[in-house]
Amino acid sequence: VDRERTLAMIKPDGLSGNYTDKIKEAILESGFDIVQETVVLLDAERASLFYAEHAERSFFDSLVKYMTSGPVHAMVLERHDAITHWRALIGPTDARKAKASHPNSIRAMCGLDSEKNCVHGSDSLQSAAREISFFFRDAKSETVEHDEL
Ligand code: YYY
Ligand code: MG
Repeated sequence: VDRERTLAMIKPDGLSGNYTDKIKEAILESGFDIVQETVVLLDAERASLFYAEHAERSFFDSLVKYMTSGPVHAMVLERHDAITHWRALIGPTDARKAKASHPNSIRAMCGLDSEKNCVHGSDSLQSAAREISFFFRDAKSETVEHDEL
Protein backbone atom coordinates (compact mmCIF):
# COMPACT_ATOMS: atom_id res chain seq x y z
CA VAL A 1 0.00 0.00 0.00
CA ASP A 2 1.14 3.50 -0.93
CA ARG A 3 4.79 2.75 -1.33
CA GLU A 4 7.09 5.75 -1.51
CA ARG A 5 10.63 6.32 -2.78
CA THR A 6 13.50 8.23 -1.25
CA LEU A 7 17.09 8.92 -2.19
CA ALA A 8 19.73 7.45 0.09
CA MET A 9 23.41 8.14 -0.39
CA ILE A 10 26.48 6.71 1.27
CA LYS A 11 28.96 9.58 1.40
CA PRO A 12 32.73 9.29 0.76
CA ASP A 13 33.65 8.46 4.37
CA GLY A 14 31.06 5.69 4.42
CA LEU A 15 32.60 4.13 1.32
CA SER A 16 36.22 4.55 2.39
CA GLY A 17 35.37 3.14 5.83
CA ASN A 18 33.87 0.03 4.22
CA TYR A 19 30.41 0.58 5.72
CA THR A 20 28.48 -0.24 2.56
CA ASP A 21 27.56 -3.82 3.52
CA LYS A 22 26.47 -2.86 7.04
CA ILE A 23 24.39 0.03 5.74
CA LYS A 24 22.70 -2.13 3.11
CA GLU A 25 21.99 -4.77 5.77
CA ALA A 26 20.28 -2.12 7.92
CA ILE A 27 18.32 -0.92 4.88
CA LEU A 28 17.01 -4.38 4.02
CA GLU A 29 16.31 -5.28 7.67
CA SER A 30 14.18 -2.15 7.89
CA GLY A 31 11.95 -3.30 5.08
CA PHE A 32 13.20 -1.14 2.23
CA ASP A 33 13.73 -2.45 -1.27
CA ILE A 34 16.77 -1.08 -3.06
CA VAL A 35 15.22 -0.20 -6.40
CA GLN A 36 18.24 1.34 -8.14
CA GLU A 37 21.83 2.05 -7.17
CA THR A 38 24.96 3.57 -8.61
CA VAL A 39 28.45 4.45 -7.41
CA VAL A 40 29.76 7.71 -8.83
CA LEU A 41 32.39 10.37 -8.26
CA LEU A 42 30.81 13.83 -8.08
CA ASP A 43 32.78 16.83 -9.31
CA ALA A 44 32.53 20.19 -7.53
CA GLU A 45 29.87 21.44 -9.90
CA ARG A 46 27.63 18.40 -9.38
CA ALA A 47 28.13 18.35 -5.60
CA SER A 48 27.30 22.09 -5.44
CA LEU A 49 24.16 21.46 -7.46
CA PHE A 50 23.08 18.61 -5.18
CA TYR A 51 23.45 20.83 -2.10
CA ALA A 52 22.34 24.07 -3.83
CA GLU A 53 19.93 24.90 -0.99
CA HIS A 54 22.96 25.32 1.30
CA ALA A 55 25.04 27.49 -1.08
CA GLU A 56 25.02 30.51 1.26
CA ARG A 57 25.96 28.56 4.39
CA SER A 58 29.41 28.95 5.93
CA PHE A 59 30.03 25.21 5.72
CA PHE A 60 29.28 24.98 1.98
CA ASP A 61 32.82 25.03 0.53
CA SER A 62 34.01 22.48 3.04
CA LEU A 63 30.94 20.32 2.35
CA VAL A 64 31.62 20.36 -1.40
CA LYS A 65 35.25 19.44 -0.79
CA TYR A 66 34.18 16.52 1.38
CA MET A 67 31.52 15.32 -1.06
CA THR A 68 34.07 15.25 -3.90
CA SER A 69 36.83 13.57 -1.87
CA GLY A 70 35.80 10.12 -3.10
CA PRO A 71 32.93 8.19 -4.67
CA VAL A 72 29.39 8.20 -3.31
CA HIS A 73 26.87 5.37 -3.48
CA ALA A 74 23.36 6.56 -4.37
CA MET A 75 20.34 4.30 -3.88
CA VAL A 76 16.63 4.63 -4.48
CA LEU A 77 14.86 3.06 -1.50
CA GLU A 78 11.22 2.03 -1.55
CA ARG A 79 8.75 1.08 1.17
CA HIS A 80 5.71 2.52 2.93
CA ASP A 81 6.57 6.01 4.25
CA ALA A 82 10.13 5.66 2.96
CA ILE A 83 11.21 9.29 3.44
CA THR A 84 10.33 9.45 7.14
CA HIS A 85 11.59 5.95 7.91
CA TRP A 86 14.95 6.48 6.20
CA ARG A 87 15.50 9.82 7.98
CA ALA A 88 14.74 8.07 11.29
CA LEU A 89 17.13 5.24 10.51
CA ILE A 90 20.04 7.55 9.65
CA GLY A 91 19.60 9.76 12.75
CA PRO A 92 20.45 13.42 13.40
CA THR A 93 22.67 15.46 11.05
CA ASP A 94 25.44 15.80 13.64
CA ALA A 95 26.91 12.33 14.08
CA ARG A 96 28.15 13.28 17.56
CA LYS A 97 24.56 13.90 18.57
CA ALA A 98 23.56 10.66 16.87
CA LYS A 99 26.12 8.74 18.94
CA ALA A 100 24.83 10.39 22.13
CA SER A 101 21.08 10.14 21.61
CA HIS A 102 20.40 7.74 18.71
CA PRO A 103 22.97 4.97 19.25
CA ASN A 104 21.26 2.57 16.85
CA SER A 105 21.22 5.03 13.97
CA ILE A 106 23.44 4.71 10.91
CA ARG A 107 25.12 8.06 11.55
CA ALA A 108 25.98 6.88 15.06
CA MET A 109 27.56 3.79 13.53
CA CYS A 110 29.71 5.43 10.87
CA GLY A 111 29.53 9.23 11.07
CA LEU A 112 32.07 11.57 12.64
CA ASP A 113 30.56 15.05 13.07
CA SER A 114 28.05 17.45 11.48
CA GLU A 115 29.86 17.40 8.11
CA LYS A 116 31.23 13.88 7.82
CA ASN A 117 27.98 12.14 8.67
CA CYS A 118 28.31 9.17 6.36
CA VAL A 119 24.85 9.12 4.75
CA HIS A 120 22.20 11.31 3.16
CA GLY A 121 18.43 11.06 3.13
CA SER A 122 15.84 13.15 1.28
CA ASP A 123 13.74 15.28 3.64
CA SER A 124 10.48 15.66 1.66
CA LEU A 125 8.56 14.29 -1.31
CA GLN A 126 9.80 17.23 -3.34
CA SER A 127 13.47 16.75 -2.50
CA ALA A 128 13.17 12.99 -3.00
CA ALA A 129 11.89 13.54 -6.54
CA ARG A 130 14.64 16.05 -7.28
CA GLU A 131 17.42 13.94 -5.78
CA ILE A 132 16.30 10.70 -7.43
CA SER A 133 16.30 12.41 -10.83
CA PHE A 134 19.70 13.92 -9.99
CA PHE A 135 21.20 10.43 -10.06
CA PHE A 136 18.75 8.34 -12.11
CA ARG A 137 17.05 9.11 -15.38
CA ASP A 138 13.90 7.04 -14.81
CA ALA A 139 12.44 4.23 -12.80
CA LYS A 140 14.21 1.33 -14.41
CA SER A 141 16.97 2.30 -16.77
CA GLU A 142 20.22 4.14 -16.99
CA THR A 143 21.80 6.57 -14.58
CA VAL A 144 22.35 10.21 -15.35
CA GLU A 145 25.69 10.85 -17.00
CA HIS A 146 28.59 11.37 -14.68
CA ASP A 147 31.82 9.54 -14.03
CA GLU A 148 30.39 6.17 -13.23
CA LEU A 149 32.77 3.84 -11.42
O1 YYY B 1 19.58 16.70 5.77
P1 YYY B 1 20.82 16.53 6.61
O2 YYY B 1 21.96 15.92 5.84
O3 YYY B 1 20.56 15.80 7.89
O4 YYY B 1 21.30 17.99 7.07
P2 YYY B 1 21.19 19.40 6.33
O5 YYY B 1 20.91 20.41 7.39
O6 YYY B 1 20.26 19.34 5.17
O7 YYY B 1 22.67 19.65 5.82
C1 YYY B 1 23.14 19.01 4.66
C2 YYY B 1 24.57 18.62 4.86
O8 YYY B 1 25.38 19.77 5.07
C3 YYY B 1 24.84 17.74 6.07
O9 YYY B 1 24.52 16.38 5.85
C4 YYY B 1 26.30 17.97 6.27
C5 YYY B 1 26.46 19.43 5.91
N1 YYY B 1 26.48 20.27 7.11
C6 YYY B 1 27.70 20.70 7.60
O10 YYY B 1 28.74 20.40 7.02
N2 YYY B 1 27.73 21.47 8.74
C7 YYY B 1 26.60 21.80 9.37
N3 YYY B 1 26.67 22.55 10.48
C8 YYY B 1 25.35 21.36 8.88
C9 YYY B 1 25.32 20.59 7.74
MG1 MG C 1 19.00 17.98 4.29
